[in-house]
Amino acid sequence: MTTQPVELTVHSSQPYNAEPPRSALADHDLTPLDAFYHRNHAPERPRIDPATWTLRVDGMVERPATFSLGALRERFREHTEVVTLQCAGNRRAGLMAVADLPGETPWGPGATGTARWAGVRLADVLREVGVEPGASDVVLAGADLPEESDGGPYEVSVPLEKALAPEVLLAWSMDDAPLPAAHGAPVRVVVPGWIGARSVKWLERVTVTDGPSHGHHQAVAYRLLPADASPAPGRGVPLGPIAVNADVLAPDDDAEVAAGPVRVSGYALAGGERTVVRVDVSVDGGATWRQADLEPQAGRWSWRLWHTELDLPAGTTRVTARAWDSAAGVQPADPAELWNPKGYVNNAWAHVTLHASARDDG
Ligand SMILES: Nc1nc2c(c(=O)[nH]1)N[C@H]1C(S)=C(S)[C@@H](COP(=O)(O)O)O[C@H]1N2
Ligand SMILES: [Mo]
Repeated sequence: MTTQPVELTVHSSQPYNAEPPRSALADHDLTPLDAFYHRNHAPERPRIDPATWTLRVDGMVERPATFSLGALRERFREHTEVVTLQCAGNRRAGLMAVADLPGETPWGPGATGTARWAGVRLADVLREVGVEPGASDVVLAGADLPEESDGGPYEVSVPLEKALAPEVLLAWSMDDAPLPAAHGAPVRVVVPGWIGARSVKWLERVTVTDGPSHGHHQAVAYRLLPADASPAPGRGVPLGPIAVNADVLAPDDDAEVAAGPVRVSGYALAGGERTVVRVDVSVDGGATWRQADLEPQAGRWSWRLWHTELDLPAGTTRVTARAWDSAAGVQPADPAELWNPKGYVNNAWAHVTLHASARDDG
């Protein structure tokens, strides 16, 4: 069997924003590397020499420190987590169908992917430098300079409590190989369960503070606004834990299939500390539902793959899926209820339309 190279849909080349077709994500615990989405804010990726790269750790700490890559490897134990990253803009196209979102990337279903990440725990690094009392947040800054930002590098923050959680990594490895430059080498942050924007690539500075980052991507972007508000610093709520979401990954939307038994598969992702407890599939627009079979998770922080077999009559069928999480959260039916001015968190019911042709028994 030969594997076809994956053709990404390139939404923009500078900054490079690209996603795989849904079929390339289907039925893989770990997303093939060439099918992993790219989400960037700066027109150019920074060029970093790992031999001279350093990480500065400062702010409200007892012993500010600078670590080389070698020092990080020597001083701290390596940990591995299988983690699904998902952009807050994933599935934005579904919100754009409700009302236009000028200037925003029209992501389809592919701004998400799962990898095995290895590196050191951010918590171990923070313990080594000693967090001072009164600290509440950890600011994470990358080396890239996004045009739209307020002058500084790509900078966001996470609450200290999450930064100290054992699953948060400073990762130098992706799928058992050195982290690719495009995904943040030499070291990126991986914040499991939280929107992709907090997983800072090309990390160069970690600053412990007593408040969230004032950077554009924390203070203005990646915040949830009421439908009638416009983005401004501090307005709306910062997005953190991912909202429960799911999608159908195979067959593809608008696929031609043979009538009769058809295997339908996809993923579900709970986000935060929650887990996926159920995935429902409907062929009658949500009037009735059957439960999909859930597959074992590759890791505590990875998506849950699911599948079911539908008996499709000849003609067109719209397949709908929705997931439930361990806090009894469920995906809403209608993207119109979710529409927001930056187009984040479309977790409305997922649909694909399948065209089944009658079996030719001759
Ligand atoms: N330094 C830096 N880190 C970043 C970004 C960026 O533009 N610059 N984009 C963020 C966003 S919005 C997402 S969704 C993920 C995407 O990671 P990937 O390109 O490896 O898929 O990286 C995050 N980390
Ligand atoms: Mo993102």
